[in-house]
Amino acid sequence: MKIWNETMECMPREEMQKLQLQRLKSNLQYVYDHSEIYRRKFDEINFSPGDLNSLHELSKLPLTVKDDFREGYPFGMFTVPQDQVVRIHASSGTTGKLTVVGCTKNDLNNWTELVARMVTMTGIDSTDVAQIAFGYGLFTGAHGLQYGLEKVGATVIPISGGNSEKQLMIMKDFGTTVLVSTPTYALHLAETAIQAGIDPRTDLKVRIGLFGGEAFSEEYRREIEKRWGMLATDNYGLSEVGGPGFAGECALICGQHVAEDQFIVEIIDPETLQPVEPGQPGEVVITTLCREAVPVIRYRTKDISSLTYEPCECGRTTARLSKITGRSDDMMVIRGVNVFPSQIESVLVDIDGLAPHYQIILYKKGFLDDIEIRVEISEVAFTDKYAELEAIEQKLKQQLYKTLSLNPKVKLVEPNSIERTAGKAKRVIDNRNK
Ligand code: DLL
Repeated sequence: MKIWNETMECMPREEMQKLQLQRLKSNLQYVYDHSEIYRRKFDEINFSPGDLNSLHELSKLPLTVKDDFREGYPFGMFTVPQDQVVRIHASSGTTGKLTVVGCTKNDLNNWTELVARMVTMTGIDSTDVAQIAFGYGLFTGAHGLQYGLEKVGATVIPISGGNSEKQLMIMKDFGTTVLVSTPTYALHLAETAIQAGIDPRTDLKVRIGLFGGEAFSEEYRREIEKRWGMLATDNYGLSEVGGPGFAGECALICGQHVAEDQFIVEIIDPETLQPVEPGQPGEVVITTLCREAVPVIRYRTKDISSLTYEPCECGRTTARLSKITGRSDDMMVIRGVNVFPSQIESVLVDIDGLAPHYQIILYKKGFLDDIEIRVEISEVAFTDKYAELEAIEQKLKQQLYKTLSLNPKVKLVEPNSIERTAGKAKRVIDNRNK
């Protein structure tokens, strides 16, 4: 099986650790010199970058969180002037503000290299035709995968998300062999195909799926593989560390190889914030080693996983992350879009006529995740005039779309009809597995 970059992917551990330490030291100095936020964080604990002598000492440094991006919105986390930034991407923040990241030319080259390694791991090469059904836009998924796939010489079809009938037509007519999408969309597409009389296993040529952007279980993977007759691979990343390319599964499907020459990954206990033993579950914390535009030190992803350092039978020696099993905060991922309850709340409180009592219900529509928002009308606005209620509902829908880039179902309910609790309000009701 081909390995894209043997030097980096199969490096003996001690050498890798040496490389990481050297890159970490220069990166710490770099952020200290170029980022007000990090200078402040380091000064607060009297840490000077020259003080670090071993990789273990990294765990003494302060964590970076999504709110650091929010406080510095839009470009506070950037460490280069705008004329060196060649690309901007973004993902949801915890409230109305986006989490903004960017790339220099070197960042784009490194990113492309990482994704080239990742797609090669699954068995993809220049003979493949890859259909990218991630939405193009500020999301890192579509662009990241496109550049890496092109680097290995695959033919890319940048169709973007949605329009399943067209996806299937193109898949059939252009001979697509690789599907790039969220796992839920893959299953939805298989279902649409079957309804249209197309059997994906025999009538289409798709042999590998590159799935990411959201979590999916092993059962879900088997379901996708059964319906498509393909190898369904998982890859994980997040905008704050550059998007996809951080970690991905090889064709042996035994954990996601982390690109350790460019990132240091730690697993910590989300309560005590202390490192856990290899193999134990905890929160993934990532330090970038090569990113120029937006480097991050100890970024708390809030994603839960575990790490093994055993070399893989594929020949790669890089650490492997298990599938992401959940989150340590309340972020929901709906069709690949990150949604925080706080974003929804910030929309509701700004609309006259609505009370700040709401519930978010997650459910399945076929294989796709969907979201319904039930919100109380305020006592003052409560009326039996249909037109007035309709106007409030329309406004709510528009504002939600603007904030979330999703069209949730909206239901206005009577004052006091949503249960009040003495303790923490149960805002999110997840019916997806029912
Ligand atoms: O989802 C980057 C990406 C795109 C990765 C395409 C892989 C493929 P964000 O929009 O910033 O970036 O969302 C990041 O999505 O913290 C996880 O909670 C979740 N997530 C992404 N990939 C996976 C995965 C991209 N394979 C957030 N398994 C992360 C589980 C995932 N969760």
